[in-house]
Amino acid sequence: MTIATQSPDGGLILALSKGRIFEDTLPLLEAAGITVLENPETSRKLILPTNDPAVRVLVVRATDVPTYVQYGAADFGVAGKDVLLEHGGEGLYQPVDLNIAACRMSVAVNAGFDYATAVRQGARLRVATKFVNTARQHFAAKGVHVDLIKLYGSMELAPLVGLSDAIVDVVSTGNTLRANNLVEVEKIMDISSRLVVNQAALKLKRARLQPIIEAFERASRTQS
Ligand code: PRT
Ligand code: MG
Repeated sequence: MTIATQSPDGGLILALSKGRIFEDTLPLLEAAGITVLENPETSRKLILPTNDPAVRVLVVRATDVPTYVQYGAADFGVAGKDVLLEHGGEGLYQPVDLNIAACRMSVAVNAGFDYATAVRQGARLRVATKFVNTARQHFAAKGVHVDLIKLYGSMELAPLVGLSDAIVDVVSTGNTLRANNLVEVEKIMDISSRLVVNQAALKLKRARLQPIIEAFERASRTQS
C-alpha cells in the first residue's frame, strides 16, 4: 500500500540514516547540486534543510528507511541491501546500486566451533541474527536445519555467552569478529546500498526526481 506523499508542494524528502550511509551519500548529493546544511551527528533536528529549499533530509534509523519511502513519508532514500531484503521492497523502486557502505553478509562462529562438521553431520544449529529472512533462506537453500533467534544488535555477543552456535551479520573489516574471538565461516552475499524511490512519487514528481537519480547514477559509477 502507498499513501500520498507528505510534500504536496512538490518538494522532495530524502530519508537517510546517520553514520556511514549519510557520509557516503553526501558526495552523491553534491553531484546533484544538493548540500545538506546541518550535520546530523551534532544537530538534534530530525529534518535537515539543504541549500535547495525544496529538498529536505529526514534522519531515520537504517532499518526504517524503506518504511518511510514505502508509505511516501519520504520520496526517496538510501538503504543497504541487507535492510531491503528484510523489508521485502514492497512499494519501492530501486533504480541504482550506489556501491556505497559496502560490506558482506556472513555466518560466523566461536573460534573453537567446527561449523563444517556440524553442518555435514546434520546438526540443528541455533543462529542469532537481525536478518532472519536472509538467514532462513540461506540455510534452507543449504538444507541446514536452524533455530533462528531474533536480535536487534550486538549479534557478536550471542555465541560468546552460549545464546547461539552461530550468527549471521554484516562484516566489513572483520575487526569486530576478531576482537570477540569469532571466525567468519561462510559468506552469504556481498552488500552495498541502493537508492530507493517511492513508486507513486516517481510518477508524480518525475521531473524533480529524474535528474537527481541520474546524477547519483553517474557519481556512483565514477566513484567505484
Ligand atoms: O546502528 P543502527 O542499529 O541504527 O542500524 P545499523 O547498524 O543497521 O545502521 P548502520 O548505519 O550501522 O549501517 C547502515 C548500513 O551500512 C547497513 O545496513 C549495511 O548495509 C552497511 N554496512 C557497511 C554496515 C557495515 N558496513 C558494518 N561494518 N553495517 C554494519 N556494520 C557493523 C558490523 O556488523 C560490525 O558490528 O559494524 C561493525 C563493525 O564492522 P567490522 O567488520 O568493520 O568490524
Ligand atoms: Mg550500527
